[in-house]
Amino acid sequence: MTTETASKADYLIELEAKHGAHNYHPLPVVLERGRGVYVWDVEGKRYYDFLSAYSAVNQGHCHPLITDVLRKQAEKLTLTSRAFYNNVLGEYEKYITEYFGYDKVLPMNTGVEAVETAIKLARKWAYEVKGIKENKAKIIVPENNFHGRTILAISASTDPSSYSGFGPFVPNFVKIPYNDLSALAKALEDKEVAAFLVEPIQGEAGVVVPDEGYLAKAKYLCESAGVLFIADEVQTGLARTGKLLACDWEEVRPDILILGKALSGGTLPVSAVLADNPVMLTIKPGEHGSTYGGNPLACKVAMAALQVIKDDNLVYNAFYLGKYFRQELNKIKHPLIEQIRGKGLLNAIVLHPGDKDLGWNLCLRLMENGLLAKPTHDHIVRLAPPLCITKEQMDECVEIITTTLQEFKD
Ligand code: IF1
Repeated sequence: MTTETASKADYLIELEAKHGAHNYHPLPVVLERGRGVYVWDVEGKRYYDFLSAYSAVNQGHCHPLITDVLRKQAEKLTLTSRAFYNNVLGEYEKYITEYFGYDKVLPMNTGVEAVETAIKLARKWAYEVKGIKENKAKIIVPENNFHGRTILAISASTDPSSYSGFGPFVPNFVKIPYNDLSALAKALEDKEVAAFLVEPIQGEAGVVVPDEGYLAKAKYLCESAGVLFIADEVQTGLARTGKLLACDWEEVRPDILILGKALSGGTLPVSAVLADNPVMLTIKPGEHGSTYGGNPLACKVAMAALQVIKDDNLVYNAFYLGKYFRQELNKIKHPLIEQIRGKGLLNAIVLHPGDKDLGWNLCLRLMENGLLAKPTHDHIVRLAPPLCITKEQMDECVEIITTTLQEFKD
């Protein structure tokens, strides 16, 4: 490392601290290039990316097919707004609804906007179809959920660092423990419940995988109670967990499906809400929308991103390499490791709770050794590489993780 390049990273970090809001605390690495499973910092040092932009780059950084489509469409037409038709939206709507098997799609941009859209749909459906009295509809959510950062999403949250200081909140969220079917059954007795909103695996909570059968039984309970089952697959969807959707593990078909992140392969914010006609058609012209939602650039990119998931066999790769990864991690004998958990390539090392900076310090060491990951909840390190990773690359990463943990002991 030369003084000149080292100071470049420092300068850029300083620049952000000086001019940007202080709403993040990144690892001290400044990235400038990415390809597949790799990213490079401003000094040219290469890292394995084990965060994948929180699962937005499942297809790998700068996938050639996605960037090619992006570039071509960017030169042709990027945004019309929905005040006019564009020649790509219909094609995309047909493509994505057939891909996931729903009647209709509502295109949005960020994940949290899609969550917001799903809740609006559930409420509208509750009033117009289910017959709940206006302004009374409730939404059941599990504790420790994460659905984004808007007032709606933090109103559903039970994490003080998400909601504290931002009240007043959106009312009528009923909070129950995750992975608790009797709590759900009890909450569903309330006739004013419109929907159950759930992450098939809780990401931010620390990659919390519910018991087998939880999702299927929860869906059954919702169906019996005439309540919509909404799956937030913003993080778990699109091959991440070794199935196209995490709900596929239990053959659950959500009434409302929320997608985001990897829907654009990490190139621009593209999210979507999928549902069938009886739900989707409750929203009429002028009642919901977004300037950028359904723009031709996003539509082209999303089709490419979905096509790559199929063409590059990402479901298969996530399934097998995920299994292999956990098997290899479980071979590491280390006093700090409490548990290895996850599904597909959404995994976490859970350390014995201790020092507040434990996860952070481990991530700093991993970074020094060429692998980027981010802690969640002080003692949990999420490990989620792009799904295009090969077995050889995975072996190298297991080696890095093993060595780093060994160093970490002393
Ligand atoms: C940040 C976590 C991941 C999500 C689910 C909706 C959204 C997210 C299940 C909102 C977003 C993010 C956002 C990111 C950190 C992050 C995250 F650590 F918080 F849990 F992915 F692991 N539903 N998740 O996970 O999507 O509006 O951001 O597009 O920096 O806040 P968005």
